[in-house]
Amino acid sequence: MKRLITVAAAQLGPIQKAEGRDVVVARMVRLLEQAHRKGAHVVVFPELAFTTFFPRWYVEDLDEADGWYEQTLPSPATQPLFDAIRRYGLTCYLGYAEIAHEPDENGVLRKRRFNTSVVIAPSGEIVLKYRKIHLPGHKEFSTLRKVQHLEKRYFEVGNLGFPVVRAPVGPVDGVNLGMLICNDRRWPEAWRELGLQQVELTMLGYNTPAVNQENRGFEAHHLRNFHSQLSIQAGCYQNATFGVGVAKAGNEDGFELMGHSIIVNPQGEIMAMATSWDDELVVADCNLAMCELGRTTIFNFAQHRRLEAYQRLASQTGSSAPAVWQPGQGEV
Ligand code: CDT
Repeated sequence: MKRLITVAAAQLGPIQKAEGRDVVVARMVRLLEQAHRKGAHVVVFPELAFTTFFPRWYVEDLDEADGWYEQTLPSPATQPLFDAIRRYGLTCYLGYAEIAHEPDENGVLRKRRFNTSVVIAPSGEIVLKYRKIHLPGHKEFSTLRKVQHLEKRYFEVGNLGFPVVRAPVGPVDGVNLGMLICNDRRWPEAWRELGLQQVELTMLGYNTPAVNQENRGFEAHHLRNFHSQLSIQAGCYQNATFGVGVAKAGNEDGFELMGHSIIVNPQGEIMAMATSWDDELVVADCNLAMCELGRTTIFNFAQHRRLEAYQRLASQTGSSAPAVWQPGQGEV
C-alpha cells in the first residue's frame, strides 16, 4: 500500500553578514507559501538557516557572537516562521545555532553552544531535536587556510546521539523521521545509526564552500558537489531511506557556497535537484513504502550485519597502519 507524502527542499540563497533575521525569516515564509501552493507536507531548510555561515568569521570572545545564536525558539524575530508553519499545516526541518543553559558532562550548569536542527510539527511544537556531531574545521584561527572554518570554536559536539521519531506527516499517520547536519552526511556511521532505527525520511541542511579552502592540495571544483551527492545517495541506498539535502547557497560577502539541493529515494536515485544558487523550492512525491524493499532484502540488518567483525568501528577513532607483509612470510 502506498504511503505518499510530498517533500520540499527549501534551498536558501546567500545571507550577508549584515543582514537581519527579519529579512531572512520573510524569505523563509515565502518558501513555505510556495511549498503550500505546491502541495508539500514537509519542508526542509538548510543548516544555520537564520544567518550567514558565521563560522568563517573569527571572534576572540564567543560571548560577542551571541547574536548569531537563538536563545529561544521561537523568538519574536522567528515567530512569523512558526505562524506560517501552523497556517499551512506543514512539518518542518530547521537548522539554527543554539544557546542552551544546561549542565555539562560534569553536572555544572553553564552556557552551551550547539549547531542544532529540529523537526517542527504543524502545531508549532518541537517534535525532535538533534545537535551536530561531526563538527568540521578547527578551534583556533588558522594561518594555513584561505578561509576560516571555526565550527569547533563556535560549537560543542552534539550530545543527543542520532534520534529518530515516528510522527504524522501530512496524510501519513507515522513517518520515521531522522536528521543529520551538513558534514554528518559524509560519515556512513551517522547514516547507519539512523538506518538501525528504520528511518524513512532523513533530513539534512548544509553550508558547503564551493571550493576546498583547506589549502593543502588541489581539489577540482566539480568534486565538491560530486562528494556531497555521492554521500547522500549512498547513505539513502545503504539505509533504505528517502533523503533531503538542502543547501544555503551563493555568494556570502565574497565567499561562495555550493547549491545543488537534492531529494533522493531509497534506491539512491536523485528525484529532484535545485539548479540555482538562490532561494529555490524543489518538491518530490515520496512513497514511503519504497523503504521496505531495501530494509527487508539486501539491507535486512538483522539477517546480514556481522557485529563480531566490526570491533574497530566503535573502539578506534583514527586509522592505524596494517601489518607489513614480507616476501616468503606466507599469509598474514
Ligand atoms: N558546514 C559544514 O559542515 N561544512 C562542511 C565543510 C567541510 S570543509 C571544512 C561540509 O562537510 O560540507
